[in-house]
Amino acid sequence: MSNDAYTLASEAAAALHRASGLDTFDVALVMGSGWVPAADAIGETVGEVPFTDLPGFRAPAVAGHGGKIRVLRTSSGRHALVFLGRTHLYEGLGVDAVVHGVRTAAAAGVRTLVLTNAAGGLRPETQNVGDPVLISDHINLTGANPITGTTFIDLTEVYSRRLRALVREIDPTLSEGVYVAFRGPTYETPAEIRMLRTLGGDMVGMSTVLEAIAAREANLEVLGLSLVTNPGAGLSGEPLNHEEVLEVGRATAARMGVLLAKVVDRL
Ligand code: 8IG
Repeated sequence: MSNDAYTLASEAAAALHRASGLDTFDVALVMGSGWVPAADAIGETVGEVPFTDLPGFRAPAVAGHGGKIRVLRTSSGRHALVFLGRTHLYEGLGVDAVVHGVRTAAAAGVRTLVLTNAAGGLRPETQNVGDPVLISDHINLTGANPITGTTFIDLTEVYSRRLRALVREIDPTLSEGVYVAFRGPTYETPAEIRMLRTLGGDMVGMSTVLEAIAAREANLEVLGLSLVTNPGAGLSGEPLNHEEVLEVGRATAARMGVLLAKVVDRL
């Protein structure tokens, strides 16, 4: 999937058009772990396509990461592609696999992309577990990049200022933060968490940044939302585990669903 990654995405987009009977879609949302239960609130399901039915997609490796694309119709009549699950760099399938959903959404006609994730919080002084945070910017420490060659993409405003302002109109209590991504799959050491705080990070996770870069290459307008599900390693005295991520997601699904539904209807 290297030179032909964009062709493969076009083929997946064509398959989505055939499966849904729709010519285009208004928005795509990638539901990270913790966000999948919120998908139901966004609109009425008009179709579902398992990843395994589409060229270039793999079934996700992680519990709670779903494994299909749902086509939704919102109350205002917009059509959304909802990715229930994503491929992560730590799965070892390569960077093209990680951004295949974003390239497919772009090829399918989407102009706006909502990237959600669950993340560790680097600012427990001001963040609560279960809070969504608007991603204002990112620091890519994955060592990877989805773009190869002399395509020098401007990343001055990866996460749209306009969309962030729109979300803050809907929920003025939301704060903004810088999302740092590592490859994973290990969580950080306490020393790495101290480093990330010094570097200016506010959340840490293992996703989103490569997808956001691929989206900017395709000229999509990007909104990023992190659900803080744990304080970073060493900040709370507790070890980290994936089950607490899913638990926080279940507990906050209603709030996240209402927020996303309002956002999608106002894009
Ligand atoms: I949820 O503390 C979740 N994902 N790297 N660190 C990293 N990823 C995460 C974390 C975390 N919490």
